[in-house]
Amino acid sequence: MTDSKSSTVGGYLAARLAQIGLRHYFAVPGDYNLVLLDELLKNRDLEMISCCNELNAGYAADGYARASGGASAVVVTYSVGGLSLLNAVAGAYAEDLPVIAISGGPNTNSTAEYELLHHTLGKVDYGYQNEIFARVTAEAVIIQHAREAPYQIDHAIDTALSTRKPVCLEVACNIANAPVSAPNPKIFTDCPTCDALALDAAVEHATELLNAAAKPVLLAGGKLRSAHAIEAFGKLIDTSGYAVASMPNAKGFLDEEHRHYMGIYWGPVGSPGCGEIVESADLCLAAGPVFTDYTTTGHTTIANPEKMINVQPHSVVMPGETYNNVPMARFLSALAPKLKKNDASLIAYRRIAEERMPLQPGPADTPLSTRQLFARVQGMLDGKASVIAETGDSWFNGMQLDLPTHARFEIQMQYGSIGWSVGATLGYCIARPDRRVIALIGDGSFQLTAQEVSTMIRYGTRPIIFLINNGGYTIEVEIHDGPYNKIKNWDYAQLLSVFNAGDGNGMGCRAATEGELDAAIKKALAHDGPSLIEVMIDRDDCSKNLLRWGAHVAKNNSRPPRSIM
Ligand code: DPX
Ligand code: MG
Repeated sequence: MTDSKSSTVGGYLAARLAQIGLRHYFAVPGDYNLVLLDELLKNRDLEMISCCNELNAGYAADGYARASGGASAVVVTYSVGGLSLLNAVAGAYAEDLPVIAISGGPNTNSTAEYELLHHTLGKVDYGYQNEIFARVTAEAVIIQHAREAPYQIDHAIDTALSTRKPVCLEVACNIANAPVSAPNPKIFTDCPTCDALALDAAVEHATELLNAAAKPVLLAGGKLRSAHAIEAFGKLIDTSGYAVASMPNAKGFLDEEHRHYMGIYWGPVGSPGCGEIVESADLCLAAGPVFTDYTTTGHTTIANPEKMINVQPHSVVMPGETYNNVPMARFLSALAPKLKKNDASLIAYRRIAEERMPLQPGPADTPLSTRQLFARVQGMLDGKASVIAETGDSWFNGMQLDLPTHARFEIQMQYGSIGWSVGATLGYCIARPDRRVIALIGDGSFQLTAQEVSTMIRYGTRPIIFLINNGGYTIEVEIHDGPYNKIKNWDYAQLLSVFNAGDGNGMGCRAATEGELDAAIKKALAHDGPSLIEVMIDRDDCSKNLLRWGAHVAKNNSRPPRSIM
């Protein structure tokens, strides 16, 4: 029995999810979570989105969190569901997304009664899923007693929001409908704590360094968004007058039409002129940079800590000094009004900036090339477009797109798990039906998670998927080729009728020439449902940036072991 003052464990969880702004959660049922799902379904502010499998549901939650800027939730059954979900949660950890992973769990009596259970490892040891999740979340808890549940739920949600990392809640199957008090008023905040003294000192120090610099520049890094500092960084761009570049995993965070924007700082595959300006600057303020082998093209970019103010979500590192407990957004906002205007780096950039000539389309029967494909994608972009670029050559082609103001771009560059984009596209569309999602997905990646297109059909989403059929793992072909890089061809365009199964509204078509592509895009833009355009591309046709980047990353990967003798 519940009244307005009481709830159940599942009801309490649902109320808190709705309170922090969720309108949907992604789910796959199983007997350990059925009662929990019944309780969640009673909450009219939340809608369940049923997915084909748990990995995809996790990727959908990843895409939902990206689109909404907040948290997301995914609900699975114990072990068989949870461990299938694991890879997506690890990805969300790497990418700083507060995904709330919720799993059913064994009956609370099973351990004491020494019962062997289905879906488990066949041992009376049921803590393993939680232990495994503890490695890829900021907090993993098992809820086994109703009295503890409100505290455990609130604490885990607080942790997810404040750390911008996933958490995992495992709810024992026999307490999901156990009574608890209804949620009391509570403020969930994602504002990090701030040391006012450290903040003042860091701002003063940075002001001194930047105002004394001759040619300072700004660099946006991948953690800028999770630190909620995009707006504060934008103000800094305006007030400082400095030229600004984005790292590749921060593409889409800044307005690319802003007159201070230079492009992508990515070593030899970055935007022309950008690397030269960033690396010749005497001081670089980098907000949230993550210097990995991928973001630095095999560590070819030179991040000189002696010439850098490295602003991380909770600290600021300057040459010889570190200030802790300084939230990025607070630091940038306090710094902006103190800087003297200095456009030296921008003037230097304008001197060397190259005009890019738009590619002219060929005759209608010209076989398609990636360059012509991406020239068409460029033409489709407006302020309502959100591009989702899967790992593969789509990274390099996607990175070259010029985003109009308000267009957005998503990439899973820290984790790079192929197949991510199919689930992420679903989640993104569910969170933001107002946006036109354009997904760029290679054939190899698509084969991992393809069935979630059926969920896109089921829930009436309207993405346009460019399925790039180049017959294999081209990025790997260019790094190190072998028979393992060929994949079985599929009739990708026909998959849509398989998934429609008579009552769906998906549209699939194939384009092998420029004329066919133009016709397919026209059809997709007018279509009220998911569209998949299978684009036929030669196995060796890839962007020159992929070739260059692949060579550097392969060199970095293949360093021989250092002798231990
Ligand atoms: C692998 C990658 O077809 O794109 O443009 O043809 O390369 P391209 P495809 O989607 O192929 C992707 C393929 C096999 N990476 O080239 S990037 C290794 C890999 C990974 N994630 C997972 N398994 C293997 N990144 C889950
Ligand atoms: Mg491919």
